[in-house]
Amino acid sequence: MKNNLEKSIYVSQPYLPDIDEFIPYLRQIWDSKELTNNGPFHREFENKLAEFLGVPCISVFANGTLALITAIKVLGISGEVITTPYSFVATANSLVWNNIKPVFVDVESEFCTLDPEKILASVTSKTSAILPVHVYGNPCNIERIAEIAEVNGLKVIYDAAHAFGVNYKEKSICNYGDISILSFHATKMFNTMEGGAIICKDSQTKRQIDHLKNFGFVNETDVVAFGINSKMNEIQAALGILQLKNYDIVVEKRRGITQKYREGLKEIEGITFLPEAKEANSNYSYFPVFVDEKIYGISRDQLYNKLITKGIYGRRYFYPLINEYTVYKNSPYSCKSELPIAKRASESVICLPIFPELDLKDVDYIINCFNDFSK
Ligand code: T4K
Repeated sequence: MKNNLEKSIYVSQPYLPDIDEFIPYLRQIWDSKELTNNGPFHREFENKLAEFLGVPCISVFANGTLALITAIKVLGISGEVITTPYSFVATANSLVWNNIKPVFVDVESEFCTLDPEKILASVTSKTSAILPVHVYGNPCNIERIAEIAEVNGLKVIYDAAHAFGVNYKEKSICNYGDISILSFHATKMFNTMEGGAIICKDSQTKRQIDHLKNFGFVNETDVVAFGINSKMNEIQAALGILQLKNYDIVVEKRRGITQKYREGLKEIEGITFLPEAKEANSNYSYFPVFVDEKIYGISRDQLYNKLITKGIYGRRYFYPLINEYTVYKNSPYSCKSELPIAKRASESVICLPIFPELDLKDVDYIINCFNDFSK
């Protein structure tokens, strides 16, 4: 079998608007020479995003990681925070950057999000918050996490890096918990090249966040917080404004690809994928599949490497687990508990290519490879 298109197919490819549409924005930036520090595009992007997502307050950032670090900081969290090992390393690193110990607990098997009962079992007198991830854009068990947080006096910070545009029970998923963050990285379904945001509930918290992302400055002559520089620049913000216009097209293309994968892979024994989320719309941001070696005939890693020989570059999001990285193993944050469900998911997952310009013929080609490789 040959890659009929003679090209590499990557897990992701950024969606970009027509460059001619972007030039007038760039010209305005060049003419005004306002490049950063809460410029006009930055302000417009925040307003448009808040309206688009249906959230009360949003503050945009240079990237999702700085948004997460700042979200943790603004809530004044300390001690220990319960989080998931099945995520991108930025989730736990953001805690460590705040001198907080990440306590890893296992995920549930249906959607690979944090298992609420495992959270409950790990609460100690040092626990101050829960940091769950809506991994692949699927909602965590929001109600149960809220109950556990309330009973134990804990804050909830949602890492919603994958969940742009997802509504749960008819409101933005970012409206749940005390605070949420988004990522607009190039590989995300909505991108500003690099970028991110914090969603919070009131304007006073937004003001504190805005101080924190600008070194702590409250005015020209005073600094009121130990802030950082994590501001989004005008080029990122202008791109974001333009990207919002094409969002529906992006989702629709991804929906078509997801449907084709689901249809084409469902009969292949030993390959499974996640069910559709309950009471939430999908943003189709990732398409993870799980390989059962005993049934499919070859291991996940053999399949991953065979796909590469055919020009198909999936990614093992999220392998290894965060607690298995060298820096975590050899640190005070090393994890003593068994995390069997997260481990099984991590050792069997491959995220398949999904992006708006992925041709449906390429999706067929990928599905054919899965059929051919099964034993
Ligand atoms: N929380 C969670 C749950 C996250 O998943 C992430 C980021 C964060 C927090 C932090 O948000 P940010 O600070 O990143 O805003 C990628 C991304 O770098 C990362 O943003 C993302 N999660 C993570 C899941 O994936 P890599 O190392 O896989 O990216 P990379 O560069 O290998 O890209 C994958 C493929 O995408 C490439 O093979 C080709 C294509 N690509 C990539 C880039 C960057 C392009 O075509 N163009 C590009 O510019 O981490």
